[in-house]
Amino acid sequence: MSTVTEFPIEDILRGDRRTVARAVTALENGDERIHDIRSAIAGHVGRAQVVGVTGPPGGGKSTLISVLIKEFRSRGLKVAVIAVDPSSPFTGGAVLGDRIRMGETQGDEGVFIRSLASRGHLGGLNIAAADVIDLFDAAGFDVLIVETVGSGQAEVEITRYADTRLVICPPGLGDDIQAIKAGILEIADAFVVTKADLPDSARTESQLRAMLTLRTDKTIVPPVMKTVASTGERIPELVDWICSREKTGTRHQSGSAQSVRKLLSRLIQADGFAQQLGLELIAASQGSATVRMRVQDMHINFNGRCHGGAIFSLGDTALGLACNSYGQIATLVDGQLSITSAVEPGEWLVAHAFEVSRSRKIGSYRVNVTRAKNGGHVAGLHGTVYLLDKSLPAEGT
Ligand SMILES: Nc1nc2c(ncn2[C@@H]2O[C@H](COP(=O)(O)OP(=O)(O)O)[C@@H](O)[C@H]2O)c(=O)[nH]1
Ligand SMILES: [Mg+2]
Repeated sequence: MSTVTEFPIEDILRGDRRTVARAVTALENGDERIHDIRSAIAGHVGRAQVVGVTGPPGGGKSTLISVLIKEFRSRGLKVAVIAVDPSSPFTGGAVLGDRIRMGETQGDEGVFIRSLASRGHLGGLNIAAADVIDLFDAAGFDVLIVETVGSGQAEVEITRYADTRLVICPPGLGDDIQAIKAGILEIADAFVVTKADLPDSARTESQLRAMLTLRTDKTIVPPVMKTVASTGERIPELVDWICSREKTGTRHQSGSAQSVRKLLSRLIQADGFAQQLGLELIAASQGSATVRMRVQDMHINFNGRCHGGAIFSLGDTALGLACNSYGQIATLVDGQLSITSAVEPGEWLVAHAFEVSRSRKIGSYRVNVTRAKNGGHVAGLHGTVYLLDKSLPAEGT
């Protein structure tokens, strides 16, 4: 069956649920058809407002999202939710109350809820998340809400995809509020104290406000909002505020998601070695890249398994794209590979590279190489790169 009949672009653009659902599955599985879907939707993205909701498990994220959905719907906006949280009620392990709440939106064509298995990759966000965001955007959803469980790296990674980042702080964290790491303090566009009906919420709010004085960027002070999901208290105000950010969201401002992908596609196309090995870029954002490879005869060693050098090349290519994604030339000066399991011919491997740190001269990057079919860990690569005082050549030169 051809792509044209499987994922008709008109059906995606009009938000046909079955086509969209099948396309998400194809993207999530790193399916061969990923490139066809991507090229079909490429001209139709960048319109939606992407809201990241992150915070500790049990913090009230899913409940907050349920009431946000209702508020957005009452304003005529179409909402898609992407939950990257193994414990999320959206993933099916719903307790009764959640099921009833979510049930209210069932049958509403303007709401689409989809969970993505987190697949254990360190970045927290599923590697397919960027593509799935684009897909829902092209399918005409106005607001895309991405729920991730707070794990440090997940919050940082969400900055690459979202226009607006909400960090959830339920009351009762007590002194643990100190656990909100400096990095999270910097990336939050707003803090939401959920469960504000609970007695501890005033204390949580004042602790948060005190912590905000520690931010390095003092020009913008993120608002702290207190919400009660059960009564809908402050929900309209929160939605007003999210909508007011339409023009300031980073995804729109820099148009970066698309331009980074374009840049990295060009780099991998121009890389003779990567082409020789059959490497394909499947996702890209500033500081991160995901590349896949199907293990073929040319990758096989004398033991009939995938050659370690092929795995290194796959990981190194992802790393090289991630560190060059800013347009400044970066080159590997030290790389260490550890392999934890053997790979058979015919398997698809996925390498996801992400930034650990980056200063003016030096960058540190990690790569996880996993099996596409089940996310099983295959290898890890850690590399240090040197950043040159030079930009990548412009297109066509
Ligand atoms: N008292 C109170 N409980 C809430 C509120 N919002 C959520 N909860 C409860 O907090 C628990 C965790 O909520 P959930 O949305 O699943 O958290 P998540 O893991 O962050 O997605 C559930 O038992 C909710 O009923 C609220 O506004 N007030
Ligand atoms: Mg949840």
